[in-house]
Amino acid sequence: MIRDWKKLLIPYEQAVEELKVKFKSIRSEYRRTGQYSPIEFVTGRVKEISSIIDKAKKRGIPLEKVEEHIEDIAGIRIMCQLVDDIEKVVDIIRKRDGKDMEIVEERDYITNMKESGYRSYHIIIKYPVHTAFGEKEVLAEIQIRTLAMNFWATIEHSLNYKFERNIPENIRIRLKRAADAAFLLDKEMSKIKDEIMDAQEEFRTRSTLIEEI
Ligand code: 0O2
Repeated sequence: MIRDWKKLLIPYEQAVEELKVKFKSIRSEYRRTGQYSPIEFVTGRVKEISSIIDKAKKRGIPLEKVEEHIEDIAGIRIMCQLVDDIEKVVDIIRKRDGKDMEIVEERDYITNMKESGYRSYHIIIKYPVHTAFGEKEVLAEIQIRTLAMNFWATIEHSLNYKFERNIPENIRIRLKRAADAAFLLDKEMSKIKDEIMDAQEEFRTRSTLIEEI
């Protein structure tokens, strides 16, 4: 059984690797042309077999149907400095709809923050991979968020893991306060965004000049 799961994950591993390269290339292109990049950094992972099984059990999904119903077996995370950058990244992805990927669904947890305090923009895509055994279309979830949203989500995720999804009330309240603080931080950074963008472009131009000398 373990071996079958490993085989099932091969195209997902390939999808994650390819998508990471594609989004990282966009970031480098912006930087190499001296422009501010809406993408700060990109990560990706394939969901652990045990997490896939847990999620399937929790939702009553038969194990032979996980590929159809679990959309985040392949997961890509794109971190942005500013909230406005998220829309720019979403537009970049929308422009590729019907080209190298197909958008299945968008979930805006930024306008509609989750009760936990979670904020992020999710896009579910269908992505074709060409493996040694032929072409296969897999589902992947792209999460787009600011550095502050990511900081909060990472901490909350590890606390959920620690408390097996039953975070004590007092910690939950503090997490909610931390989510409000992260929201304020994003808001303040957005207010000085022109200065941030100018400073970073100037810094990169200077670094390039120094490299050329
Ligand atoms: P992991 O370990 O990150 O893979 P749901 O049932 O609400 O959790 P659903 O319907 O599968 O989620 O889709 P959704 O809402 O797009 O959420 C999928 C992923 O978003 C989650 O995957 C998390 O990565 C992230 N996420 C959603 N809600 C929260 C939250 O409240 N806190 C944090 N930290 N992350 C969240 P998994 O499978 O839950 O976990």
